[in-house]
Amino acid sequence: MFNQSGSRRWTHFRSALQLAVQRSAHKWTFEDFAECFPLYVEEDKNSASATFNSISDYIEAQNIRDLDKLFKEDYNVQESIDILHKIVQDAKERKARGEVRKDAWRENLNPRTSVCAKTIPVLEKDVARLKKQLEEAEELNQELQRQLQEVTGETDEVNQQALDIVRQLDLACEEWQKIPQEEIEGWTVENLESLKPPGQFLPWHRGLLIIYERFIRNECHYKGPIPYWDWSKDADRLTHMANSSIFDPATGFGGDGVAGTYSLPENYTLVPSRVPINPYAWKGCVKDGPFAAHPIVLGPGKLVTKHCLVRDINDTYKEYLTTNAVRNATIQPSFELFRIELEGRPVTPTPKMHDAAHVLVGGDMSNFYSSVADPLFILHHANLDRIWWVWQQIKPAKRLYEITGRSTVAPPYTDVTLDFDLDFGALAPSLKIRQVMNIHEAPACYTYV
Ligand SMILES: [Cu+2]
Repeated sequence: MFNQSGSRRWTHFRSALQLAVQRSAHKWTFEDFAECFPLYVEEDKNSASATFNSISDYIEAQNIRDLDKLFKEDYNVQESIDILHKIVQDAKERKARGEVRKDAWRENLNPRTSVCAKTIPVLEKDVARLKKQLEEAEELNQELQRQLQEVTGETDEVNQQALDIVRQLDLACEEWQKIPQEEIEGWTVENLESLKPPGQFLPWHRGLLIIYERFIRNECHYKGPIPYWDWSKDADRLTHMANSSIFDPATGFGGDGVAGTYSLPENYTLVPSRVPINPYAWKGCVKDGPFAAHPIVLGPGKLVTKHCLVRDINDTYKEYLTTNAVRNATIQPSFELFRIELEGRPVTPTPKMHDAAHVLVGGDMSNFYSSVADPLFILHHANLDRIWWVWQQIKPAKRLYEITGRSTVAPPYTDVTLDFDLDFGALAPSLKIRQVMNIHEAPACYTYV
């Protein structure tokens, strides 16, 4: 039968229920049974009596099971009755003590009033809490809207600045076209022939960037920053580097060379070249983008032959340009190890970042003498310069003025020092290595973002 424990109110309820079950089970009497099965009762009265008792017991047990399920599982009657009992008892006790409250027991208490007295304060408290939450959410919403407007405003501003830079780049390109190519490229040969890669490689190119920036600002009225090409972003995610946005004809620096539009001059093998010319790296002229009509006088090798800007974008050395490759350089503990890891051939037997990007673009960019004629030269060397700066900034106290390396490839050589002169020929007065070590100071005065 039902749970024996519980309140007095529940015990009363359970007793009444038991009685009801018994009554309903025994309402069907033996006489009723005999009326239904007269022959059976007449032939074997004892067995019939036992059968009747079994059926009666079954009906009673089944009723109890059904009620048990109904009260316990469906309505949890015992708990409700026990709670009710407690409430009533509490109220009676309070009344006996003379306490009169809203929910005090009254003989004629209306259940609806009692429930309201209990639940309304709880609900009101909840309403207040939810209202407060709503107010806070509204406040947060307003703050976010304000921030959104601010960010939108900043984005517009940045977009406007980007547009200004693009416009200035266009103007600079126009002016650049006006400078006699012979002047630029003649100077290039003169300087490159005297350039000694070890030791001064990074400082010399930093000096070149400083001079280039000065030129493009003073001569071409360019007001933007010098951009760099972070090729590791492309090398990490692209199967083919030719798909990089830097080669976009509208927003970049023009695409690949078009096969069949350029032929190497017959005598290109006769003139000695500091870096051997790979005939397969001269696919064709760049036919789109801002440099499609960009005439070049130098190259292949140091031959003077007026030709188009030649490229042959390929993925041969892509692996040397990944973030991992950059990390392999920036984790080096000394400038000597760092510069070797960065420069590549002929300092190392395998390509590294420097020569890998030159070879990747191919054509003039892969030609020792005319590589500077491809505008990507500046973006590539600016990126190498940035990586050097990143390495310097890891331990600035030690690395800001750390310089090593021989002054020339072959003897007689000296070790470069901070007082070593970087020679820029007729282009600009020489600079001491010390002057370019800290990009935050004159004459550099720039930073990388
Ligand atoms: Cu280079």
